[in-house]
Amino acid sequence: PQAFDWKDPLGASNLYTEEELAIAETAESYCQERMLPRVLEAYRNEEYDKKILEEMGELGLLGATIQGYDCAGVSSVASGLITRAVERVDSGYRSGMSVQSSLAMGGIEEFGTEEQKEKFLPGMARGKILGCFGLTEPNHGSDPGSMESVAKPHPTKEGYYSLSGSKTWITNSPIADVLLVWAKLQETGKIRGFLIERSECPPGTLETPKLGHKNGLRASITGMIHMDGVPVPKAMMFPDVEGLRGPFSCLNSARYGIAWGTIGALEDCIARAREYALERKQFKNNPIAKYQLVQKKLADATTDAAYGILAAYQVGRLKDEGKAAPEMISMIKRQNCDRALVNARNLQEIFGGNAVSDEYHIGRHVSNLFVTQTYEGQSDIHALILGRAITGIQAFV
Ligand code: TGC
Ligand code: FAD
Repeated sequence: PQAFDWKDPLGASNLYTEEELAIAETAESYCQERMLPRVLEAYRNEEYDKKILEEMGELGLLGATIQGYDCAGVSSVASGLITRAVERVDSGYRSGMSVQSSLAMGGIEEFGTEEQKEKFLPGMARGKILGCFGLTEPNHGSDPGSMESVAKPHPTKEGYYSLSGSKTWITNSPIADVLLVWAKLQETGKIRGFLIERSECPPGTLETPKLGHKNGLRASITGMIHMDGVPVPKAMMFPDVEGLRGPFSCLNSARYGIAWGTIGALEDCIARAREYALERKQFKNNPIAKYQLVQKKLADATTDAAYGILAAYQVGRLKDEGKAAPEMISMIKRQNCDRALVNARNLQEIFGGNAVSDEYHIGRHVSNLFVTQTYEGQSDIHALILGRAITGIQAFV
């Protein structure tokens, strides 16, 4: 029989293709060699180095599942492996990538016109054009259907809409060149997607202030979007998609990525906690790894990580076959975020007082994982999505 490998307890690597393994290796090497050395300073100073997106672009890691438009066209499992490698370093770095790849590029690819795709996707794939995704508003988070942002016919510019309203907690908004914003078309009251180009906005119409002093996800940049009569050409609206189906379709891919990513963060916690437990000695010079309570924490975390990867893998394969229901994605997003957070928090205890020092990395993962459990649908919201699918009764309202 194959020997047990605590890094891959259920042998998931046997399921990947040669190409997927090669992509995972490229991503892992880049993340460990180039990203990891920057993360502590970035987290301390709340500074997001946008060059990271350019570097990822050079390696073909952005919008990786998209066919054409200078994108790599890889499988959903390969994109999951990339996400896992990035989040093994930091959820904030994965966040910056998810927004660029799954939410902004994914939205343009799925719903954009040919002109919009040609204009934005190749530059976004290289990390030269940065995107963001504005759905959440100050008064409407879990319930984006009640949004107040509105698109009216522009009062003076023929062929333009005028967008007004505010979005908040928007990853990458302060640095985005193209902002995918969801707003209600005044004529119909239906939600539509608009591509705002920052360079085309007259002064005073678009502001994207940074939200600072975060206590999680500090290595990513988050901001607001204030729109006060932003002129947007009608050709920059997604032509055919109306209602929440638009933003939620983009979210299906991003939530799927988070399911892989959070397990990457948990795996980093496991590796660090195991190493620490083997080195740290207490009581009669025993490594604390000798104690049963410490071993149980490692066994629980390793089990949840292994189950989480297999579930994400299964949904990834179904996604490529067109057989993944959104509720499956809710299930893995919720479960993997919740289990990553609970286990990371338990593993933190293994470090004793040293857990408080950022040099040990565990506290950073714990703070980040709270955010992953909250954005893209808070875990209880995903429980209600599942509850509705199980019972046929919705419990949101
Ligand atoms: P509901 O009645 O459920 O649906 C309205 C319409 O949308 C369709 N739909 C979906 N389509 C595709 N995929 C999905 N997953 C879909 N879910 C729903 C649905 O078929 C319907 O279509 P139609 O044509 O009949 O109109 O809508 P509701 O208003 O009752 O929704 C309730 C609820 C709770 C499910 C939903 O609002 C929800 O998921 N809330 C959570 C909000 C959320 O996830 N926000 C994410 C913001 S973006 C973000 O956080 C990015 S962070 C990125 C990073 O930094 O990594
Ligand atoms: P609320 O909706 O106010 O929810 C608060 C609590 O109430 C939650 O626990 C929720 O589960 C619970 N609750 C709400 N309604 C119900 C109900 N019916 N039944 C039971 N419980 C309920 N958004 C974007 O659009 N784009 C981004 O790029 C983006 N990036 C983000 C980055 C960061 C760092 C953060 C923190 C958030 C980001 N978000 C983004 C916003 C995120 O998606 C929202 O914070 C999230 O959807 C929750 O909305 P809320 O914060 O308004 O919480």
